Amino acid sequence: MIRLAATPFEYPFELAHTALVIIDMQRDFVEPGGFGETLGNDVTRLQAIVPTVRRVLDAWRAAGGRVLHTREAHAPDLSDCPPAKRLRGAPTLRIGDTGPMGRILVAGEPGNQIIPELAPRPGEWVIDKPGKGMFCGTQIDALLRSHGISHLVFMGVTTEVCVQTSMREANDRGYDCLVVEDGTESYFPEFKTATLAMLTAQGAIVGWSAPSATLIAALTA
Ligand code: C5J
Repeated sequence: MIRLAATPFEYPFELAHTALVIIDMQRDFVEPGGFGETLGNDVTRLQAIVPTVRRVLDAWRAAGGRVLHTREAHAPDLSDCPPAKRLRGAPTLRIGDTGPMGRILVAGEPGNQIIPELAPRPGEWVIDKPGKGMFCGTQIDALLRSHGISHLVFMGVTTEVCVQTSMREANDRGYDCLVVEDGTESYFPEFKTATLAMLTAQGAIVGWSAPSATLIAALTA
């Protein structure tokens, strides 16, 4: 049992029953020319967390923990992308349209891949999700339960959209969740600050948070 110093109080977890979840660290969000930039965002804010995410991932792998990578991805025929999603956002380049890295947020396109620095290794789970939350339209819940996973440690982007939505969905399904404070980022710094505060308020109403250094120290102790 690892007893992690966290906000708002200690987060105890067993590695064998915990998965590290890395949300949507894809070229579409982190690199210029992808979905994130077409929405008018500065992607350099997201690029800045890549070394931190990699350090935690390396420590988690070395400790022998399970890893789940998600990708926000739609089928090429967009049958899993409701108009309510496709028609909002940038008026010029929408989901399914062809941008500098291929079709925006479409599975298999160059821009839809996880960035090379965080490329999944054989044996790690990689799940495409059509929604912002990772349980919507996926088999993730069944996958985690069949492997005895009860705790989830989150990193990735963006804090207030796919990370927060996934963590809330997980909390409602009974998972104990922690988000790594410097392993997640938003295009809007104030959204990140507010999200971390919301998730951990009221006695960890959605879950816990901790800095990467604390988690890495615990994993390597
Ligand atoms: C967004 C995500 N922001 N991965 N997706 O549209 O957070």
